[in-house]
Amino acid sequence: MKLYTYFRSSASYRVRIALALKGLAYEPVFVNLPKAEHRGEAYRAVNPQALVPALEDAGRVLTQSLAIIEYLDETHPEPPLLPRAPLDRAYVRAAAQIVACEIHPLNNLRVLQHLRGGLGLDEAGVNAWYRHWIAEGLASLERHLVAEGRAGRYTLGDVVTLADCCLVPQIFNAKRFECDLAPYPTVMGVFGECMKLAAFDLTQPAKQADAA
Ligand SMILES: N[C@@H](CCC(=O)N[C@@H](CS)C(=O)NCC(=O)O)C(=O)O
Repeated sequence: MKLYTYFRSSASYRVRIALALKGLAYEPVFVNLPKAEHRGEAYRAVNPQALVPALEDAGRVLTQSLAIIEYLDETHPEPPLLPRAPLDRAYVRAAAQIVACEIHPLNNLRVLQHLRGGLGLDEAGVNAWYRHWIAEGLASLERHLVAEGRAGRYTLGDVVTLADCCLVPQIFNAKRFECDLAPYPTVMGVFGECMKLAAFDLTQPAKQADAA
């Protein structure tokens, strides 16, 4: 397998965690986002969406981190990243989607670049945008975990799931933008427990070979 990845990309980090949890070896192909390598012709030939991650397996290219992780879960079922019971699966998918569909799309590179270049916001304005949507999104995730009462060491009890693969990279991004994380004790408790596991620790941005 080949993983097209960038060390700071939280969507790539989700997939790196899943691969590590499943003990799957892969060849990393580094795509430098600040240098806009993802928008070049060579990478567009791999992923016409011009986004990382992309995973090459069995002669095909898979895109979209949640689809990739579910594919890995279906092709390499141990350890499972989605629970069996439909209600548990829905809870885990909802937590994953709060991050992947509500928080991340508002704060990814092309959105921040458009705020800066296209709409002329200064750095303070861009940071205010970032922190606003992080605060909204993480508060929503915190309420989800508290209201459901199913979190343990991880999002779902003491079993690592897809939700944790999404939660941890988003916290890394929030820390990078110096967001206040004190209002989300349940989320941060899960983050702390995940980071004790090698699969989360060794795949973190600073530990990747392309880290600047
Ligand atoms: N929904 C996509 C998001 C992919 C995405 O936005 N990746 C970011 C890096 S985390 C990217 O490639 N950004 C490039 C850009 O915004 O131009 C997924 O889950 O894979």
